[in-house]
Amino acid sequence: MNRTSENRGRTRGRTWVGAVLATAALVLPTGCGTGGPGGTTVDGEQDVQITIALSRFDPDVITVRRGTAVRFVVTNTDPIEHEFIVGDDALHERHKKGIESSHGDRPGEVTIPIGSTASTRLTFDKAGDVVFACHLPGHLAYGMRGVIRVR
Ligand SMILES: [Cu+2]
Repeated sequence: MNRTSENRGRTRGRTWVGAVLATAALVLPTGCGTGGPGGTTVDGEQDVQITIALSRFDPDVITVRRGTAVRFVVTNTDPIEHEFIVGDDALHERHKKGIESSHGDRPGEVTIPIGSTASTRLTFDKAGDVVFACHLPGHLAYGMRGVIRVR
């Protein structure tokens, strides 16, 4: 994966993480992603809009054709910061350690500040499933993940 990466604005909101996760847990006591299998299908070069609300990605299942250049445009409607990290298992393992406070320089790794939109462009050259997730403390465990099905 390669291409360009964009990220607008960088702020911190980690003190709100617990509060919003607690609120979200009350509103959404069980997993109920709205994407569902094959929620969004992409064919050709285009944007994919993803909304983050209550610490969930919507859609959380996105199907793309192999070789398609995709620009993910991620809007964070929460009062806390989130991340959109796309990649293989090794990349996710690295991010679980939380060694970086914000992202934006590498494709597929962006921080989305409170109430803002950030984008990142990727081309998927191999068929298979690619996971995306937010690795801020507690977010992945809460269910803040999704999958890109490359066909
Ligand atoms: Cu998050």
